[in-house]
Amino acid sequence: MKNHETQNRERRMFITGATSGFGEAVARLALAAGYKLALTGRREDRLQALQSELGDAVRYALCFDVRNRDETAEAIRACSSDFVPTVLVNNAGLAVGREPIDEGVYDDWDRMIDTNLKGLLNVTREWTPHMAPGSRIINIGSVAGRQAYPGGAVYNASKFAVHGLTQAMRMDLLPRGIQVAQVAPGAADTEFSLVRFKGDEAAANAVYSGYTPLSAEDVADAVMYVATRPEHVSIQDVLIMPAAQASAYHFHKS
Ligand code: NDP
Ligand code: 8X3
Repeated sequence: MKNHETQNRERRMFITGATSGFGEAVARLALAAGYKLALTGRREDRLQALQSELGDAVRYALCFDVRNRDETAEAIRACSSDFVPTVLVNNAGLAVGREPIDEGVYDDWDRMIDTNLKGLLNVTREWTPHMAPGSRIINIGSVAGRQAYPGGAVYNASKFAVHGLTQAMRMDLLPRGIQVAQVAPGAADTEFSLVRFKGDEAAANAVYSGYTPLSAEDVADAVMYVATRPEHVSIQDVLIMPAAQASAYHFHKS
């Protein structure tokens, strides 16, 4: 079978936002699957703890903010001479606030657009010139990039942008033999809502009450499925939802 897993190429995964949630769960599953890892995030203590726990397979633990182009370029330059990923997981992202558009907070808007859209672009622009045929890029989108909902406008816009970008990236990188996929989850119990509600634990917990949300591991499992297909198979798009969620705003809660 012709497969990038069988080409005697070391399997290397570069994961943005590995300090919690999906990114951390993907790191653990990828390690178990034999990948060497480069993990990133802004919280250095978390990165170091993860590196100590996961051991030598973590080749790089890179503390930088994907919004900062210079930091991003410098971090990727630091490892590109001996660690070019076979799988790039563009996961770092966040939602901030639930205000309606006429009460929106500019700083929240900037954080979402600069991280979810421009940060993903920054990392992609720095890595793609180095990546080899048979490599994959997996962008973490969201059901919020398929359906808008009240109080979600700018987060929705940023994830609709990821949806569009994923398609255009796939076309641009087709001649280079680099596959581009999107994994778009529904509600998953990570630190996502704590960040969105700015540390309000009661508000964050309420998002996941009355039904069973996705876990970070459920989403990581989907990412690993996409990552490990034979080279001639391209999973372009995965929408993964809790059984109790039918759309961005339809939940069956007890
Ligand atoms: P978490 O808050 O648990 O994880 C977010 C990760 O992104 C953290 O590791 C954080 O690291 C990193 N991150 C955030 N901002 C930056 C930045 N500026 N530079 C570098 N890293 C950054 O949430 P999730 O795991 O749930 O979220 C991961 C992705 O999944 C996001 O793109 C989110 O939009 C998306 N998503 C989440 C869903 C959910 O319901 N949980 C559903 C659908 C999509 P650090 O703070 O250390 O920088
Ligand atoms: C996160 C899922 O529904 O909170 O992307 O927007 S949702």
